[in-house]
Amino acid sequence: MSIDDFKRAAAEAALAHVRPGMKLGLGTGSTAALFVELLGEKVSQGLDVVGVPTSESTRELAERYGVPLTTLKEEPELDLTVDGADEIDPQLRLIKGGGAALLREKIVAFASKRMIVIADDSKLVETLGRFPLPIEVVPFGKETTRRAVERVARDLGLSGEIDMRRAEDACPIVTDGGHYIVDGKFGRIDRPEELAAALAAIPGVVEHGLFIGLADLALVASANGVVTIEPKGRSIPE
Ligand code: ABF
Repeated sequence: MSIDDFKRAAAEAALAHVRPGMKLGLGTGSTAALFVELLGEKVSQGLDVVGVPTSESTRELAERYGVPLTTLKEEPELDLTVDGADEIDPQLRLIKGGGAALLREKIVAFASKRMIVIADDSKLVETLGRFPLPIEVVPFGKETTRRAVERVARDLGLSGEIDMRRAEDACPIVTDGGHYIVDGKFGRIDRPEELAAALAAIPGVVEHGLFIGLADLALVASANGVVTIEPKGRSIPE
């Protein structure tokens, strides 16, 4: 079995948590895309749900697969968000934003009663930080903001490069919200709550990719099947 098979298995397991009439947050990334595809099949068989996409790419996918869409303006509160992650620790603290959609992903997850993370087991870590932490910044004063990120990280004992994320043409990549992304290559983040609070206090930081206290469970697939992980690290075979 390949990683893609694991992603599909996790996405399939998430479908079991979807009930008729639900208002869903639709995540971004390759694993979330498989969930949208599978959800589209269920919709074509009569499942009545509506989704809020967390990115323009997910909006396009949902339209392609026939998943009815709405907006947070129409539906400010959602029942369930299903999304991927770049890293998942045993307390279900996450790093997200590798796909540059972290701002809408966090807004949608926060608007949802529940959030389920779907992933293959390569995303599980004991301590967050192997994956560079994406931080969304406004273009105005971007270098000042990048330096401020460096300073607050250093104050917390974190070092490592903080780089502007660039496209192949060397221009900064631009998010759906019109912002830039800097990636903090901090290595081990022992106190993610403190880093999250310090980053949130920097003017110019729109949002960061630490998702803390948002995920209710993770469905993690490997060659051994899909395991449900709840925040305290308790694992239950599906
Ligand atoms: C999104 O997609 C992100 O927040 C995360 O960066 C990424 C995970 O992608 P994939 O499922 O392709 O590994 O959920």
